[in-house]
Amino acid sequence: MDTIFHKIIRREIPAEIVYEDEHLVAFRDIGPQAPVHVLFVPKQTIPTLDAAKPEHAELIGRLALAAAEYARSEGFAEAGYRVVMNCNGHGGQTVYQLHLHLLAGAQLGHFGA
Ligand code: DGP
Repeated sequence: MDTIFHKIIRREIPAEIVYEDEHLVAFRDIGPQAPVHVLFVPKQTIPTLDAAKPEHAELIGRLALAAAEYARSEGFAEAGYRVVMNCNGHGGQTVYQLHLHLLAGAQLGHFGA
């Protein structure tokens, strides 16, 4: 399983990477839906949240904590932000490597269908 995000992780295509550690990489979304829109992506292949196993719990937790730390370090944690994981078709997932969206920098509306 290879996706555009794997290519970004391997530096085969460019992205504006804002954070990286041994477990994950974070880069700006190419089509931002908010003034700040960063994707947190595990280096280990996990296609969807639906495919995640109990052994991935720590890694998925790391994505959330890395997003929270980024929000604090960039100074928008207190104002607030949103994290989202889209899963499969009805969830609007388009890239099949699990990722967490961090959206911030403006008042976000409530959402639904
Ligand atoms: P999702 O719909 O949840 O699968 O989100 C995929 C996101 O990935 C979408 O918001 C657009 C973003 N994206 C797609 N291709 C690229 C790319 O080549 N570079 C970057 N930086 N983001 C991309």
